[in-house]
Amino acid sequence: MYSQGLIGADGRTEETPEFLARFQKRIDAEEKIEPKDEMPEGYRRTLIRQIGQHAHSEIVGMLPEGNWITRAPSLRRKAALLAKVQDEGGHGLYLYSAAETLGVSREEMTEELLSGKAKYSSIFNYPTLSWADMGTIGWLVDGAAIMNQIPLCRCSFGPYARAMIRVCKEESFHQRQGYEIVMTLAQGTPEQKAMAQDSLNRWWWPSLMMFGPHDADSQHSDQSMAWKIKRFTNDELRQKFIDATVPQAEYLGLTIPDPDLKWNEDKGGYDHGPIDWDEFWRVVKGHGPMAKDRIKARKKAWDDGAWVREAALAHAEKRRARKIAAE
Ligand code: FAQ
Repeated sequence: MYSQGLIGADGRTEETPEFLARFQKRIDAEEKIEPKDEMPEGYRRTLIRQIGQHAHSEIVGMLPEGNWITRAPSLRRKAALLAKVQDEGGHGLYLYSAAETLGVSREEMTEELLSGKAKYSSIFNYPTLSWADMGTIGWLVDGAAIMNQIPLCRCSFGPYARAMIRVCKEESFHQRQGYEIVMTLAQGTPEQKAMAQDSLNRWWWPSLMMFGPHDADSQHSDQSMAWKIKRFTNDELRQKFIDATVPQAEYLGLTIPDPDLKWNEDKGGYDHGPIDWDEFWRVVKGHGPMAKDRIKARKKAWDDGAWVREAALAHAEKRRARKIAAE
């Protein structure tokens, strides 16, 4: 559905039908749109919303795993987890930079996150209760992130598409390190296997929810698909993820907590049981189990970092003044 309300909302761009058709022609020809190109205001705003929320997800996503760095069971596990969490910080920074090319500042995006206006992925509102959760997050959460992000490497907006290439390579390492943790536990003592199963039980459904609402309730999908920001719908990606993940669980000897899960020969994919959409919307609207803690942690980091931003600005100002004096 075309969201006419968004188009030309700033009054800066002349969004005549000819302009919109010209833009759509570039999209249909698979041309990349670059920051200084003319673009409909709705396109710019959709990207700021999605890239900004994606960046917030990466940064907030550091918290559930950061919780376990000091308790990793060996030096090797600690080094890998530390590197993974640092990668997530890096992903957030590329993404904030990609969004900034569209004319929004990092401060504005952060204020929107802290005020609750901008969302971050629902998955990061769940607690990490055991070491097995470090494995399950890598396996399922990074696995779902890759499924969603590989198509974003072909997103029509150049800076977002290019950022996604490196991000996906790193997510692939994350997914493998997670799967290897779960495999070690699944092949370990009965208690370790039970820990892995308990973790899968808690993370399976929230991982499916990461792909967003059912297509019928996805307000942005149609327009984002037309603009080739999204290449697949939420349900299509969710289905691909289920089909890829069920054999991995079978290999581990773990049970996916869905009694209705069964192979459907006709569609060539798995049928699954109902997703608890009430839970999804509760979490998306800020009532997830860890929501308050996550925002509190981000607010503290932002406030504690104020002096660094001020010092960097003061330094830049001094350099500018010295340069002017020397001219
Ligand atoms: N959580 O119309 P749609 C990661 C919102 S990165 C919260 O379908 P759209 C790496 C949506 O924003 C994970 N909110 O929206 C990692 C919209 O609200 P709005 C993040 C959600 O944009 C791994 C409303 O519902 N990945 O995991 C969610 O077309 C491990 C209606 O929905 C990305 O951000 C949700 N799950 O499709 C890090 C990928 N789903 O904005 C650390 C890029 C929907 O109007 C550890 N984003 N909403 O207020 C996307 O592909 C899309 O934005 C979707 C949603 C697919 C998430």
